[in-house]
Amino acid sequence: MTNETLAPEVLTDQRRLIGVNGKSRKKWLLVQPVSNTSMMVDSGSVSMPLNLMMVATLAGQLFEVDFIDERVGDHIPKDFSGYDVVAVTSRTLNAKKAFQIAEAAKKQGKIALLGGVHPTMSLEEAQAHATSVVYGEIESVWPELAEDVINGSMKPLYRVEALKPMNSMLRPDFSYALRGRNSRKYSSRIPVLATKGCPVGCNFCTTPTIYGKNYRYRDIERVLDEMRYHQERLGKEKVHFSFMDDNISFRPNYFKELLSRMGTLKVRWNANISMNFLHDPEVAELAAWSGCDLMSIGFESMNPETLKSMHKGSNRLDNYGKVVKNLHDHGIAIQGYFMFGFDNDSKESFQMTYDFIMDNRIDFPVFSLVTPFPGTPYFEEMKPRLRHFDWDKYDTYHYMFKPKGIGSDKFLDKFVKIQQEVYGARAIMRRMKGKPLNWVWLANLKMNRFTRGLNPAMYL
Ligand code: B12
Ligand code: SF4
Repeated sequence: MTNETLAPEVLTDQRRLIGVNGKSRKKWLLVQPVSNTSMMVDSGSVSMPLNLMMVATLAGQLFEVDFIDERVGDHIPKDFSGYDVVAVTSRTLNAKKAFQIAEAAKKQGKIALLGGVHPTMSLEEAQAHATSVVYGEIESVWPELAEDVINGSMKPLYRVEALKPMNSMLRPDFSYALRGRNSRKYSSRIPVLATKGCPVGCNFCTTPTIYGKNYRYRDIERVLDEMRYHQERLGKEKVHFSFMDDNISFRPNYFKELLSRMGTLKVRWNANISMNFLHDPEVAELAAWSGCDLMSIGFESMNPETLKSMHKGSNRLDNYGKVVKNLHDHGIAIQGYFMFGFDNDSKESFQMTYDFIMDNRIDFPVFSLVTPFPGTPYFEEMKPRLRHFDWDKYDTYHYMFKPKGIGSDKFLDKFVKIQQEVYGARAIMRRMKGKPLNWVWLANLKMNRFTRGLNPAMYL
């Protein structure tokens, strides 16, 4: 299967721009910068950057493209003379780095293009460092952006009101990431996308701000085709996929059909998922049958007032235990996300979370500090109380403001303590005993080592 069979209308549009079936002479450098965080965010094996691969796939139809991922050890050149366009992807935690690269490219007379979540949410700031900023996904602005690059007449902002249907997106070309010298450092899980958007509307999340109440999905056959392509490429059936969807289960009927059809492929997969209907044992059964080995669930908090304050309507505390049991009964491991630092947090919040994790034997708990990301309603609300505006600290492991319910010294002590307790040797045994000896076990052992080195000052 080639990309041309996937979206001929997109290719035709693009080729019309340069009038021939060849390529423009302009050359792009695509950059995924590493963040400065000392936490485990950008270390170890990282996933192939689907966002930048999607940019490369489009740009590569018309231009020569080089692809650099600093997280796996690629070096960013100081001299951009071999390029016409330097395009950088950025989240908040690597925004300072992304801005420096764009700034340097601009100074050398190149088209400096910024895209990704942070430039989208912090447009004016990003525009100050770049020639142009792309708001949201590149696919929706592509023909105009490509034409302007070819003509050398860039606009400061590329943004459309109407998003394109996901079926018009090209199948990501993985060769850009895989041909790199350091590509062996990527996780073996293949990133894949079935849906985009999440209308749940949590106030700390960027997705509702960027995509609104919009929820789009690809034809299931296209998702399966992409999976078959990777099975063929790798010469095996049992390929591991990692869904990059914001919330893959938001439309139950779509999700169930996807699972039923994916089951025939014999792949393995994991995804981010909201809890809205995981209390239904049939869904867990279907997910396990279709090859799911891990679900990442944002439990966030055990405090009903906190859940209410973040507008996380999908989380009902009385369902938490049921959801976990259903998944565990079918052999699906749970990466559970827990956030601390909300105004309603108290000493009891830590105890309740600890008890929930231990009683329910959550396989891979992840703890973070609530971080109001720029552009979200939560950021606006918390601005007067924020301790940092240094984006390097927006890695969800920094103490962003003093919660009203608990003083800073006690709060951070407890935040460290809960992590060390949950990842203590005995606690790991209690949570993991009898479970398959796989990478989740390994992650627990790594976390045991990592959490022993934690101290409250690291979060300031
Ligand atoms: C899957 C996911 C993960 C995965 C995989 C991450 C990865 N390596 O790609 C995992 C679980 C590992 C992860 C980790 C983290 N994540 Co995360 N994650 C997501 C999620 C749900 C989807 C990202 C994705 O791949 N989407 C699919 C791709 C195709 O879409 P896209 O990224 O939007 O890319 C399109 C456009 O942005 C644009 N574009 C992107 N780059 C560029 C560049 C140029 C030049 C152009 C023109 C266009 C362009 O075109 C792309 C193609 O359509 C997002 C939510 C979201 N919707 O962004 C959160 C999100 C990105 N994560 C977030 C956070 C906080 C984290 C962590 C810090 C959490 C933690 N404490 O560990 C880490 C940081 C990891 C890192 N180094 O970046 C935040 C970031 C907020 C912010 N303002 O920066 C988000 C936005 C969720 C939220 N809370 O709002 N994450
Ligand atoms: S459920 Fe997840 S993806 Fe959806 S709005 Fe809330 S945090 Fe964002």
